[in-house]
Amino acid sequence: MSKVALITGITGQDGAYLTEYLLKQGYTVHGIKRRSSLINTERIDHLYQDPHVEDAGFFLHYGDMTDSMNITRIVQEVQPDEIYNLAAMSHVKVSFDTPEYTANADGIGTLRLLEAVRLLGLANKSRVYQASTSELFGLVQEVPQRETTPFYPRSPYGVAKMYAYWITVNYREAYHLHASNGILFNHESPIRGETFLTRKVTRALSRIAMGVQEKLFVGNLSGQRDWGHAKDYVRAMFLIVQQDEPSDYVIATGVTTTIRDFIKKAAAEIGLEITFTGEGMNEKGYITAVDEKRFTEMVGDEYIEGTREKIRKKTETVGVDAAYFRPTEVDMLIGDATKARTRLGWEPRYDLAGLIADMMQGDVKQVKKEVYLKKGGFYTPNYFE
Ligand code: NAP
Ligand code: F7E
Repeated sequence: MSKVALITGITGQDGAYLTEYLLKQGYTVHGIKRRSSLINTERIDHLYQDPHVEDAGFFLHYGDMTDSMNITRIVQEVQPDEIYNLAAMSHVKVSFDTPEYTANADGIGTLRLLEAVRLLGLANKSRVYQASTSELFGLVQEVPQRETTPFYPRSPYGVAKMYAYWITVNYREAYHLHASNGILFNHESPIRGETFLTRKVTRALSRIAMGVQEKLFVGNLSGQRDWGHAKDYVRAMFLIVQQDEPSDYVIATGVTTTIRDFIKKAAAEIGLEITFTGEGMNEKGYITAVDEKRFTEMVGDEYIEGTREKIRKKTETVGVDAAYFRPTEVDMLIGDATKARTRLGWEPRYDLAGLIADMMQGDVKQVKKEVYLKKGGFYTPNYFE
């Protein structure tokens, strides 16, 4: 009999990679998806099987973390060996606009799931993984951040996730659930949501290179993040759940980079040099040189002339917009994953350069498709934030 996993947030970045990973390990995977007015399963469609097919190993259930009865019924039906609670309103900036909803889905949603396991008598059967976050460290009290670093969240998202963290610990101690927190630092990929910083940058640079976008607007350029690859991080989730004893683990690369440097590195990946001048709201980024060989290889020679013109005309390519600043910011994150490395044997396989290469390749390909459709006279959405 294969093991059965239940994944909340299966339509998200991590849900998609984890599903792929668990299916490869021979698991039967059940996922909770939300009803939406447009189909929202793009990230997992390649894995989905017709449920009528014999031996289908992947099933989706409609649900929502704000609906206790729904969560309880699904847990009862699925009788999971492992539950990965990845569902969340996960955008830090948006959590300032929707603080109550964020607390409900991200904080109380976790309680609903744990309580379902307890009430259904599954405390000895269903292991629980909680998607905790480096946002718990917020205004950092120690550098680098590790499992023992005190929390100081700086957003409604961080505060909601702090409740989720502690309720997971409490259910572990009170009811002996095998429940663990993965305190994951930022992790990205070609399927990262388009409004998170890294994807916004790799997508915009690809569009700028091919002449379908003029400029990239961002907020705080000086923030620093410890960015890893989501593929490495879902492997850590799995390892955490396989341990004999439940525990909490920091998952991070141990390298931190400013947003400004991330933009420069992503541009360099397609042969563009971006130089920043000015300060604060007046800081601007310009394309100052092009490595034509690299650009041609990565993007195509038909776009070289447009790039030369941007350099000649000193076209502003990156600008700062106050709309992207947060009321309270997390300035610097860098994680110490020694516990995960020693106890789980976990090591990231991607470094920042590998992550950027993967993301730029993905977005250049997407934008080529966009340009092709445009040339064919078809409508293509802009998806501006
Ligand atoms: P994501 O791409 O934003 O995916 C979030 C998932 O949660 C989506 O499937 C979303 O459904 C679902 N969801 C949102 N609200 C829900 C609700 N009320 N009920 C049911 N499902 C709901 O996030 P991610 O990057 O994969 O992250 C996965 C988890 O790890 C999240 O809990 C996030 O907070 C946490 N985390 C992420 C990072 C990171 O850097 N990626 C780091 C630390 C922790 P729709 O597709 O319908 O929107
Ligand atoms: O911002 C700055 C922004 O939105 C990164 C989530 O997965 O990781 C993520 O949260 C940094 C911040 O991620 C823009 O101010 C500048 O300093 O990509 P982000 P996040 O806020 O770190 C944690 C670990 C999670 O748990 C969350 O779920 O970039 N920044 N300009 C910008 N950020 C965005 N989104 N857009 C900008 O234009």
